[in-house]
Amino acid sequence: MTNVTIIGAQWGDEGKGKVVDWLASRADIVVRFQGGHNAGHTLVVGNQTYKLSLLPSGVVNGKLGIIGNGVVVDPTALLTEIERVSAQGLKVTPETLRIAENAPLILPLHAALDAAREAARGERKIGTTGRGIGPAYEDKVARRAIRICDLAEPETLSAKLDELLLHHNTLLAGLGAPIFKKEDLLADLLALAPKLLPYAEPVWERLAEAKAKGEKILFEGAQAVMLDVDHGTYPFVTSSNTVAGTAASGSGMGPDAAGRVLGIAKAYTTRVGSGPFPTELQDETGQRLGERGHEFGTVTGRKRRCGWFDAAMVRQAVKVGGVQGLALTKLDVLDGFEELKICTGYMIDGQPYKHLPAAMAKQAAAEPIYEVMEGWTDSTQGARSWAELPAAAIKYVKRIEELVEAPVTLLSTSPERDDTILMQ
Ligand code: 2SA
Ligand code: MG
Repeated sequence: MTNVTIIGAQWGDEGKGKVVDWLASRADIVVRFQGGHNAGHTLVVGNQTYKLSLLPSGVVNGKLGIIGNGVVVDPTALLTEIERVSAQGLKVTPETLRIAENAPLILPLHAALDAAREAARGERKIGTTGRGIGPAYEDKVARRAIRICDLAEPETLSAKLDELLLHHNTLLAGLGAPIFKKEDLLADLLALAPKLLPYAEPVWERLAEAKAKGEKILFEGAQAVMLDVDHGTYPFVTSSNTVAGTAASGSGMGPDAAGRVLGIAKAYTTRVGSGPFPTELQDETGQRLGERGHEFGTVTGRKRRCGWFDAAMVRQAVKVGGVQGLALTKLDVLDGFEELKICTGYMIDGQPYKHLPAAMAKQAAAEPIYEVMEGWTDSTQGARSWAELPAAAIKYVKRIEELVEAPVTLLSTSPERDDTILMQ
């Protein structure tokens, strides 16, 4: 039994939640290690639909959930989410959820700065989720973040708020946004402290014990490799590292912790927010993909941009993300298309490329080079074995494997937990 790490291999919303839920039944612990409540994981179990943002998807299976130090935690969002899923019958208590005591907090001033900056950027906005993720990570790296453990020390909290407000109020005022008062923030945080502190602990210790006992850990990535702050389509990225290696640093374990790395990719491509998207389809075909795939953001409800599968990009994500096997989701959305295109590389300023280069103008200029594949008319929806798939669908999956240089180990044919085909 090895640990498993799940990461997105495109720009997010690949269906990581479903795959984590599917694998969670075989794990003892499910760990979130980066991102925050910008993530949106939809799980469909029987006639219940759960929408999770900050909580590890394992809570649906009654597994121990851990929010690691690499996550930025909005305390109000967390408590609201706990209330919401509890109303749906899930049990989330300090026995079933543990949070790293050194996890940095997202405060209302982070969301305010996120929004003010996006407004100031105008046309050049990143298209963030507006949750304050970027500003919270900036504070962590700048060594002024308030962490969960600070809630137990009112004097530390007070001194840290002074430093934080000096910085943020200057920025907010400069952007013409309302500033924050220390007394209000302090009072709010002190009121949240008794609700939050029961969840806090050195989770690295619990994870080390789990490792010693041979327990199986499932690491649940959020966002995706192409949104990684180093390897993604910078600056149109999120503010954390989303690659598999972050499972270790974002939870307090060594580099061997990640175990087997499964990348999740949709059978086509979507993206929310701004930034380059070479295979984007701004025509009827794109519209059709969006409608068939119900492509709207889980957190913000934003319409997702849609396009053909980009094998050059997924190959890149496989390499930099450390992906050993791919789970391909939403194959059924492609049912009924006469032909399908797969991007195998790009033409940029008259030059062919096998990868998406790092420079902004080059990324923006990338034109996809396509290979055309035959579509299928039969339905793949709900297929639970290889034998139930039309020959053209098998060919499509096999071609993707070749191009991205990773085996497809799992195929998902509907949002339902059991509509999953294990390939090997
Ligand atoms: P941020 O808020 O600073 O992390 O935004 C920076 C970029 O990262 C993208 N991003 C995402 N892309 C896809 N899905 C995400 N989660 C939600 C979902 C998104 C939603 O699962 O549907 O509901 O809109 C997610 N989170 C961040 C974001 O679009 C920016 O491009
Ligand atoms: Mg999502």
